[in-house]
Amino acid sequence: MITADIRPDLAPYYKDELDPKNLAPLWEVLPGIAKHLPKSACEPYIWHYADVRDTLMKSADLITAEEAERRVLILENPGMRGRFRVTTALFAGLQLIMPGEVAPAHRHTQAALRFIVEGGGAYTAVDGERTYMEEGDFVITPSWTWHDHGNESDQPMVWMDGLDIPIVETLDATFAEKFPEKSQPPGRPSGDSLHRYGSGMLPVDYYEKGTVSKVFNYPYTRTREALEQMRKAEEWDPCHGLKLRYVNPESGESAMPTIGTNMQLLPKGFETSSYRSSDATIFSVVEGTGTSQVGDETFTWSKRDTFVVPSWVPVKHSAAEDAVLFSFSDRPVQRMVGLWREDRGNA
Ligand code: GTQ
Ligand code: FE2
Repeated sequence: MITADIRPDLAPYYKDELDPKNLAPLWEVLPGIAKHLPKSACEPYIWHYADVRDTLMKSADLITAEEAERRVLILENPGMRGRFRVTTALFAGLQLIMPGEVAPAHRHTQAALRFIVEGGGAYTAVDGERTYMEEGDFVITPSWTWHDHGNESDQPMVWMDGLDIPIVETLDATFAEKFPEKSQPPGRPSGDSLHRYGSGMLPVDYYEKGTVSKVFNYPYTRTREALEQMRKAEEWDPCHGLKLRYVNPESGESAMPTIGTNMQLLPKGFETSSYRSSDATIFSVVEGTGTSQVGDETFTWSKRDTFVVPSWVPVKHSAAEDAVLFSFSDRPVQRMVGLWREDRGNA
């Protein structure tokens, strides 16, 4: 741009010389790289569960979980259609498993979280241990662990998948393989990891600080109880209400190395101060109703809705009833490399 303005006669000739050599002039693109503020294609958006549910259920008439390997509708950010991502760095989708179905075992370098949206009693097995999932549970499938899912209940089971697919793709570190059988043979008893590593204690000779939590199901009953007990202290954060982050009990770091996860309570009538941060965030409504102002948009939400707040776009929440919001983002990656920023109350 600069060259074209200053030397309009020379620029095209010079360009012709660069092209066959696979060279490009930085000065033409620098303003787009060193942007003053994060301005990505990622847009604020909300998926109302009421609009999505029927369409998701129809997918069960078209393909089985086994045929699909994973029967998932990708939540594609409208600013990045065709790029299978909900934010620039993360993937999200709604996965459906009908009663009796199995999603066959495989593993991959991308890490996944499951946030249970509807149903209960289906399991996911991670490296041989099954965990049975209920609404509001936060479940982890760490990178390169074998996993299969099965629904032994009599109702459809829907959860939101959150994966670091775009991050792993950027680093070109994608590997995947299928397990020789549909399901993994049983290993540890169901629920073992939660009790072994998630009771505020650790096995006596265990001093590892793994990058991912050994607890792979954080049940909603526990999370909800923590929030309910803590609300008695009446200590509300102006930007977040009462907000907890899920951690790896060995290290105190985020439960997953690439994805940060949180649960927050906003009591009826609470209005948060404006907040923005450099980690684009996906929210899933667990309980209650309310509205969120995200940049210029106002989203009215209720149970099971999903909405996106892009990087550095100011958000304000307002709870019409007691509300509980699950959220996740790439914050741990940004913090690890010293990039993360936030702005409390000024935007
Ligand atoms: O459940 O294993 O949404 O491998 C995308 C990729 C879910 C899964 C997704 C996956 C899975
Ligand atoms: Fe998977």
